[in-house]
Amino acid sequence: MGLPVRLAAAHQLRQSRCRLGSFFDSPKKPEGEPLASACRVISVDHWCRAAVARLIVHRVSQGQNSDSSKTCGFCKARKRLPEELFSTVACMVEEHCHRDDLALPTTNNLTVVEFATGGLTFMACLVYRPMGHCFAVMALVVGCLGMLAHDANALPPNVILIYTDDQGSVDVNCYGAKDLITPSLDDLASRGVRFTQFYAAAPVCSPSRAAMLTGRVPQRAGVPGNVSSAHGNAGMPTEQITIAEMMKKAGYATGHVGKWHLGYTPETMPNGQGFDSSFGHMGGCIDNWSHFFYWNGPNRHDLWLNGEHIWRDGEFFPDLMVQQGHAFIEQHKDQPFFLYWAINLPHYPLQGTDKWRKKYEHLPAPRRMYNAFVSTMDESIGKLLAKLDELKLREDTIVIFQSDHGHSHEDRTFGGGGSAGPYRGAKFSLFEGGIRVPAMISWPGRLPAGEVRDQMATACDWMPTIADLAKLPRPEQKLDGHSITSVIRSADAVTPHQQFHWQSGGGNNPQWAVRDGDWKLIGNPRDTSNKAPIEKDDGRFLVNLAEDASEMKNLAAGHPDIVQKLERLHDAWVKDVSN
Ligand SMILES: [Ca+2]
Repeated sequence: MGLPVRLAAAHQLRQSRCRLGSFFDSPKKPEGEPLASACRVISVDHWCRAAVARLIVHRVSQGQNSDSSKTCGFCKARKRLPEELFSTVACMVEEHCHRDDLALPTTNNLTVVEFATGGLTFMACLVYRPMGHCFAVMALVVGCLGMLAHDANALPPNVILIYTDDQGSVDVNCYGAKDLITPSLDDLASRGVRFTQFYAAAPVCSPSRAAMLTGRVPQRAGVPGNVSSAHGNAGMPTEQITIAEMMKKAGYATGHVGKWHLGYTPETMPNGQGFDSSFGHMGGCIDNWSHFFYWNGPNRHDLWLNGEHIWRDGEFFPDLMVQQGHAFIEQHKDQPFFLYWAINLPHYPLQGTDKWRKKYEHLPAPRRMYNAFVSTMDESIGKLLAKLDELKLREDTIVIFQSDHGHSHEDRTFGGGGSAGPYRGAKFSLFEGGIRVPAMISWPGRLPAGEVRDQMATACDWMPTIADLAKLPRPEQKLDGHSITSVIRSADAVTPHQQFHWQSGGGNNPQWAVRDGDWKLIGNPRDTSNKAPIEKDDGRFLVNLAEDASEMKNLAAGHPDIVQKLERLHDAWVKDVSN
């Protein structure tokens, strides 16, 4: 029975069983037992379940005491309930069972009561069964308190969003990489859904991140290209509403760990964009041991804790991120939390640990350096997620994983190392290899496990999808993403995206792309993977992805009508995002 039905049943029961209500209104205190100072059946018909859940989270967490509390038998470690509450409920039920004038319901019934005890108020969900055995009923009652929070999907889930950096389209074992060891990501895929046509909204860092965090294409999010990595320069405009701001408004604890690259002023750093806490680097990349900016410099040390410049010389940044992530989860384990882990791997510099360098030493360069860093990243992800299992939070936590765009061919990454598999293009390119990325979502017990989806989806979809799954109000700003919950749940669902648009960089001749169904047109394409030269007639590059996902053959000359249609779509979109 779903929670709304159960709450409605509770309300009905309250209405029809006045004597029961009056019993709860004036409980008798058995000798020598603690009892609530006040206890009453409350009206729940106007309560939304998120409010009920938040109340429980808030009050139970406020009232818990780890020394004198015990774990709910049904929901395990999620909420520790004070001993006194168990005793109180037990006494009430025992009293109830011994009163002949109160007829027990003949079928399962339920009511919701509010307890005030020890200066705190609790809510409990009580089920009555015609067992006539006090202890059996007690167990059921105590369990139901947990069930309200757990089984009925009432507790807003935690969300951990892992955003990897420059990870190639197929650079996960379960995406087809044969020479790469990624047990943590493969385990995540086995516990969730992974996508084969998932798109970053941009082929470079800042716009990709802005789009994911706002649910809007980069142009609408105010970040059409990479923002400055220099201290003192603003990034994403503060009027943009981020997932963190959406979650914070709904009562979530919000944390950022890792890379930011969306602004380097107090207002545009993470604490200014909805994150209660932030640990990491503000620019595009750092040396993972010294934490100095890795692009240029010199003398640009980039490590920050809640807006304060800090030093952790010689400490490996992936380890620091795991420590911070663990601390955040521990601190907020009893309330809904949102953790944005923008892990800066496998972005250059490729600093895999010695263990993984040895593992791949037989491979050619630069693949071996890249693989070592990917497996170092995967190991870190495994360590972070192990905390969820340790705290038994896995089934209460949605874990999302995505790479920010395709792999790099820049000098700083030894000219390559990553792989887009069958796809053409890489970072900076709007061919598939620049924007089609590995992506997964996992919520054990709630979403399918070990399944694959081929429908088109995008990074802009995470915000509305999270809002949908956690039952949170969406922000009041135009979104380009759509909830993909139906796609996550079913391989037969239709993608909410008939079309999607990209544009990278500014100037008079920016690279752009539009996908309409299986057709895709790229304007002014770049192939950073150098799989084939861009010919002089390739200024409009048309492909049908269902027939040729490799994008090696330009169909534009043979389909001028489709080229025209997609150009019109692009022009209309440019006009739309310019307003
Ligand atoms: Ca990146």
